Amino acid sequence: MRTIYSPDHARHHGQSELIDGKLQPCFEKPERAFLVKARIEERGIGPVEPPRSFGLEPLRRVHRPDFVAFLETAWTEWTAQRGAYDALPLVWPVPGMRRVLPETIDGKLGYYSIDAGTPITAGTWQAIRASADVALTGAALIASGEERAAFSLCRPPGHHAGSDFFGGYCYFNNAAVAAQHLRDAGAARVAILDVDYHHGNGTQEIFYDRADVLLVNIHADPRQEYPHFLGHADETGAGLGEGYNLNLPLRWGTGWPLWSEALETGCQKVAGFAPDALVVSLGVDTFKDDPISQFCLESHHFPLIGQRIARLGLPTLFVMEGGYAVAEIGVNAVGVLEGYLGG
Ligand code: FKS
Ligand code: ZN
Repeated sequence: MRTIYSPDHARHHGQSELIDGKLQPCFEKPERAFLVKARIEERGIGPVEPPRSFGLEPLRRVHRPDFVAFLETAWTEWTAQRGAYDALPLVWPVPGMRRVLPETIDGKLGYYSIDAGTPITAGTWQAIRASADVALTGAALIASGEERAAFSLCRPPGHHAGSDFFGGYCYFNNAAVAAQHLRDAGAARVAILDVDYHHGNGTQEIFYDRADVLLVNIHADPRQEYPHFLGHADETGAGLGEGYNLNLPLRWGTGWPLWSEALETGCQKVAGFAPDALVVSLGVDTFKDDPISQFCLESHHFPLIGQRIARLGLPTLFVMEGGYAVAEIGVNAVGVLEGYLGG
């Protein structure tokens, strides 16, 4: 299996995120992608190749143009108005307030974001463009039929980013951009299976009223876990999209028995949709030792996830999302790919 990877991800290395009222070192750090790439090479999964450049148009197919433009100039505006340190949002237009776009960068950061854990740094723009190109390059390989499966080693991740908001360490929604690219390249139906520990609220928001992209999410119950305000079981889609969104929230402490049951349910939903291609939002923060998560999967479970996905028999693009137990991130992420490949 080919892996698409860009070293430009390392240009995004935030100093800190706001946790427990304190600025703490970012969990989402360059080492994550370095270690997954190292494991790919160690296990001989296949060639590691750079992305092609797709420009901004494919991003605007799922993100609002003003949001794309905001991300492009945010760092410049921040340094001009504030200083040469990471930008973090701190005030949001919650219900009861008005969404009128502010002029100053502090207001814009809140307008276009959902939390204070997602810094904009000097290299963020270059890194998020590269990350989206990594997803698009993988999608193009599948769309052309050149490859039956591919791994887009994206960083920063994407599934919390919506049509006009960033957050949860995500800026552009790589999986959504890839799914839309598959559609635009001729796939009539695309399914997204999100196995990251956190609910992919951004992906859900983007495709919620559409019947051409099915989204299945297996994640920690939002009553307990980030992103807290989306991901409940009764969110099934809207309008034409009714029935094309399946959320499978699970309680803290969930281990393989219940998690794999949800995977089975999710895979059956995907199979019933009979898509032309599958995008897997691949997070491995379901691992028992993940520092910010509360599920209990063990390393030997990850290949089983890949095996079940392989049984769907679909052209499949794996897109890297979360996973913060850096010592095991390579073993766990590549474990899924090896299971898929029949290892
Ligand atoms: C914990 C605070 C949670 C944000 C967690 C973001 C998780 C990101 C992710 C992604 F795949 F996008 F990377 N802070 N007390 O793992 O879902
Ligand atoms: Zn996650």
